[in-house]
Amino acid sequence: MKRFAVKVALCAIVLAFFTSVSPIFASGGVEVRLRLAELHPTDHPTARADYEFARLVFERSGGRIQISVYADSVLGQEITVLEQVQFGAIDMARVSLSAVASYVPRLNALQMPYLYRDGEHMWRVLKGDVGKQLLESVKDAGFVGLGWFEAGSRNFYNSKRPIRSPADLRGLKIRVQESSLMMDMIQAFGGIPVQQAFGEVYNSLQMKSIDGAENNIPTYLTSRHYQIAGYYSLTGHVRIPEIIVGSAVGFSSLTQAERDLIAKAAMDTIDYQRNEWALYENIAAGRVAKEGIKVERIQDTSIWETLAKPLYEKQSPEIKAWIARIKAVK
Ligand code: BDP
Repeated sequence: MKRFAVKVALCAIVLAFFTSVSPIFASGGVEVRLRLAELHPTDHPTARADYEFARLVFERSGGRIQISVYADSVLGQEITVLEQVQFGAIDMARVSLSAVASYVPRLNALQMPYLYRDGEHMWRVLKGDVGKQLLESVKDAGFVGLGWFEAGSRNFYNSKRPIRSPADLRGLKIRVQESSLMMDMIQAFGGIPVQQAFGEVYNSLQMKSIDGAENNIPTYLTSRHYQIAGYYSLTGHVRIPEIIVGSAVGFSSLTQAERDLIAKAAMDTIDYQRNEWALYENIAAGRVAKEGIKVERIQDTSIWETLAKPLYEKQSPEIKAWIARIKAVK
């Protein structure tokens, strides 16, 4: 009997918790409920920024618009999530620009290897005219471009050997995002590209159907890929911004004022996310080092840059024109 009473009390506490803090159970003033898909776990800086974005929207709409963040890929992998965003089954997604570029190829201009002089250059591009125009252009594929997030630079990691030069990459099977540009890039560097959804990478590394992958340090840590692929090299071959997109179909039922509020909140979350990112990048580097991962520093990336040059020549005239504008940003 006593045990039963304890169980009842526990259920009451759990119910009280969910009804008080979980957005799904909130009631009253909420008129618009939107779902946002996120690949990363809740403690990743990018996921934390999604929650901040949702908080801003909730607060600024006086509790009328509620965004529920579905972190940790519970709504699916990025390419399938984007398909659902296109037909309105999911309202919003925070994804890698690489995923959206498979629908809007001109976005490839923003993810060319060794394109930006540094992170600040990328942000001047994203916050300037080029970034604004390219963000808006995702409407061609049924998306509403809402904002950009930081994703650092991507580096190679693998389970076989330290990568110091492209010769070390030769013959290694490297997972890439579902992007033809990324396939071409790995080939240009001498590796064997394997396209795969992010969620498959851990198992593939474990089963040895791939030797490695490439990603920023925070994701290398939170995905636990470091547990299997312990050689990490700071090649910094590409900076791929993150993007938040809404569904054009889904957003058509919102008023213009609601759409504006959401878009402004996304833009206003950028600095928060960049700050979280910078803090976490340091924490992640420390944690990875503590786990015994030897991070290779690469002083001179010029051989890598030379190998990437033909990829620029291969681009369409439109993409070449965007690249020229990006490079011209001071
Ligand atoms: C991470 C991005 C995530 C990508 C993932 C990947 O944040 O959106 O899907 O890389 O490599 O850095 O697929």
